[in-house]
Amino acid sequence: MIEINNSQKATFQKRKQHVFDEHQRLLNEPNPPVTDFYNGIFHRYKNPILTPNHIPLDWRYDLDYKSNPLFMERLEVNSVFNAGAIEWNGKILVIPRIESNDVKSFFGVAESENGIDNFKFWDYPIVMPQTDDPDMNVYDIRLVEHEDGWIYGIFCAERKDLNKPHDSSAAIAQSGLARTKDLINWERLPDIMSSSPQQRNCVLHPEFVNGEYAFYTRPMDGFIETGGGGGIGWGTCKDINYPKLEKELIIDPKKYHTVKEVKNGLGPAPIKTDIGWLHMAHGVRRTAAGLRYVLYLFLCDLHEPWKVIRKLDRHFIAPMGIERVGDVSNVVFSNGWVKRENGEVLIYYASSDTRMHVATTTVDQLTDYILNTPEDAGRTYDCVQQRIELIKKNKSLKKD
Ligand code: M1P
Repeated sequence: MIEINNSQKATFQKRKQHVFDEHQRLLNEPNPPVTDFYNGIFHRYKNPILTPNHIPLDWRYDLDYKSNPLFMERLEVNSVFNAGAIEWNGKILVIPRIESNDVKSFFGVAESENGIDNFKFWDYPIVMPQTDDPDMNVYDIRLVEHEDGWIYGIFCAERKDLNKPHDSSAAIAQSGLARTKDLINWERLPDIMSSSPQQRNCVLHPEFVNGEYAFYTRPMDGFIETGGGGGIGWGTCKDINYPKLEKELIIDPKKYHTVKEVKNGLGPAPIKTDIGWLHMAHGVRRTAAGLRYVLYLFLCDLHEPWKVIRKLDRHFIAPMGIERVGDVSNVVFSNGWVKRENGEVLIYYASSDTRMHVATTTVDQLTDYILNTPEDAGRTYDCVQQRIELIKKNKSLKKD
């Protein structure tokens, strides 16, 4: 323990007060919609809903002046992103990936009355139990209220690839599975088993399908590269305590010269609407500046949810302004959205693997968007024809 005098103690108190005041100010800050963006499809908001600065101070600072006389942040947080989301007892809860400066990620629950601002974390981070093969890292949780009565968390569980002992960055991603009734106490189930060497972005379908649990998957050969795999898949299992997917059917393949030409992956669990199961996914394209991640929507059949009945193959949300910049720039990623009783939809998306945002829309807007927005025409020539048709229609309207 370090000996400190009264003047040092006063300095400690002053610094601590300043940090606490700033933190309180941030947590209470309102988050109005922006006025310089309009597309009729969704609203964007001025501030990120979560950043490292939102993390509770007692998760980061040693508040004891005897052991931390200079009031240093001891366990810093680097980024807060890729949050699962759920409406819970009338409040909106998000569970982001909280990445520490030591690059280990963990989960914590943040709660807001309106889902747009004033998110505050619960007292402690989530303690996610381990399987017999402990994870090195966990991230990107999807929260699914299944009709069996449990809330499931499906997340990436990453471990060292022991078959490549000389490559210190070689990793294997599999999908971890856990369930809870209160979002505090989690029961870990075995990881999802499939024939794919790598499995990230798995999502549980919220209803039984022909009496079985159904998962959306994303098989890949490599940790980053899809290899011969890729696409959003579908597989089922009878017993959630032994989640082995015998078959994987690719329902939304990656495709040349689209927003998902390199890879794609499902976002949150789909929203049930009158016209089908509405999905949000991320699509990845290679550019000279690296990979670009955008979000897109597609629709699946209500009764046969593995059948895609409408897809646009165009981006729905792409990074804008400051969202373009971060630890992994030019990325938007979403694994959480909430449909409220009144038809409002809160979309939680992260920008550039750094911070969390919200966008708001309604089921009616999303339904109109998915049904009436033209599909990608396929080739540049046909896309121009598509646009000319729209222009001609609009010019004829002007004559009326
Ligand atoms: O860095 C962008 C994203 O990369 C991964 O997603 P995917 O498996 O689809 O490539 C994940 O690590 C994700 O967390 C990250 O946001």
